[in-house]
Amino acid sequence: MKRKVIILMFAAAAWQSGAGLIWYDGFDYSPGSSLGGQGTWVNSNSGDEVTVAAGNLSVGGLAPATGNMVTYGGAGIDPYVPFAAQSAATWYSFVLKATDLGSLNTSGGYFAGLANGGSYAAPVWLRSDGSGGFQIGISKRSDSGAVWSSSYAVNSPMLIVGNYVFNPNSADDIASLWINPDSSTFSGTAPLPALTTGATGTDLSSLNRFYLRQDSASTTPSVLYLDELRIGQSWGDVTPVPEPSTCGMIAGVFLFGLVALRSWRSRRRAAPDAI
Ligand SMILES: [Ca+2]
Ligand SMILES: [Ca+2]
Ligand SMILES: [Ca+2]
Repeated sequence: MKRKVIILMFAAAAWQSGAGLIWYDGFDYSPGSSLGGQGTWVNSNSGDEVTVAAGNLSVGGLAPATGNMVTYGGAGIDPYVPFAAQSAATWYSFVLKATDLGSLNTSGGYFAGLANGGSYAAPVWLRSDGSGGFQIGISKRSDSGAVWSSSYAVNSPMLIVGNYVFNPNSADDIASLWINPDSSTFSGTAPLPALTTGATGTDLSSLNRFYLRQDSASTTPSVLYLDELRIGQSWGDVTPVPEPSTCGMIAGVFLFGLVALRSWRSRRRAAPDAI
């Protein structure tokens, strides 16, 4: 019986950890410090740093945020985090809050995305809608035309989920984006994406980086906050739900033990005494 309880507890732990999660960063670094050089983050290009800001960006229904967050905008350094090369569908999610668009134009630019080396895949775009709000876009590659969402207002945290799907022929890979997906789908099955594109751009053979990108004052908002970055192999990996509370788990294990004990006692009472 003891062995069964231990196996059940290990199974629960494996399920909670998200078997295909490649990378999680809650940005648990000192506020005010540069992201480049923290953990495995590497800086590329030049200019000002992406910096750590105090506090978190949270989304209802998603696993609780941890650590701090990062802030960046305009021109500057593009830090990336490397990961083991993936040649199957690769997913990412993060929480985004744009607080100041600055002189962002209506063409915009991409501010985050997967990559193979320095070659972007499924980059996320942001452009001014010309009326004080902004639109989010996605393209297959950085030189592919982006497809765009409707307008959003500044100062609202939004959950962004994206993926890059490899297909067997040339020019058939696809990038998709979800914006504020329904929390009832978290850890489950992906709903239909808000945006999908695969029309143009050369396919890649694998992916091994995720970038945060600061392009220029006219193509990147002047103040973005980004938090709770996840890279994984499925929708469920990048949309985890809160784990059961420690109290709940202890209560569950205690109840399971109590039932097992009662069942063992009743079996013992029913069995004839050995002579
Ligand atoms: Ca965080
Ligand atoms: Ca900057
Ligand atoms: Ca392909």
